[in-house]
Amino acid sequence: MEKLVKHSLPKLSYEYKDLEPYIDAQTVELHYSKHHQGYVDGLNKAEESLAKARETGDFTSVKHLKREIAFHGSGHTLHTLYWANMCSSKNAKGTPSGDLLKAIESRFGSFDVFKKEFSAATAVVEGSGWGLLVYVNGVLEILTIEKHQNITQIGAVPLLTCDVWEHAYYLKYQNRRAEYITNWFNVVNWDDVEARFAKALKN
Ligand code: MN3
Repeated sequence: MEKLVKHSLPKLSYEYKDLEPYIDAQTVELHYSKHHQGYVDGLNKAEESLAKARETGDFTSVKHLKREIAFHGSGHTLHTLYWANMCSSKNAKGTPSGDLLKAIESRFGSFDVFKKEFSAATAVVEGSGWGLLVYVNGVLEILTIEKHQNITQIGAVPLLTCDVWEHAYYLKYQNRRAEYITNWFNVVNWDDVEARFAKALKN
């Protein structure tokens, strides 16, 4: 049988409480240890079932399993990016710098306009989803994802994502998603986003 590499939760570079006062410790703990863990478990389970199907040659459940892989795999990838995109509120520098700042200014006019467009687009995602800054076809673009099992733009390199599923903010913000997004910007780890952008430029 195929040797499977088990997926696991990424290590956080901060404590649950370090995102306060913008994102509360209880939300981060539940989000990371329950919701993200659920995607990791679902992905591992789906990969086991697919390995079994390859072994037995029985692909009668392949449609279901590919959907499971897409749902849990995208959830795992996006959450991993979301955690890495944040840092403790004490260490957050507030704005990007260097090549990323230049690229943002040339694409959006200014960092403020970028922030406005990102926040506006993310606030109106229908139901559960994500706001995303990506690098694609030589430019920065803001995308939104309503169902993360559906790919929105092939080839886009994700740089920054904001989780707007209710579990990401409901305990502290209830229905005030826009306020959560505004405050989330206070814990963005711009060093991480800049490093991802530098890597995307090279490839
Ligand atoms: Mn989430």
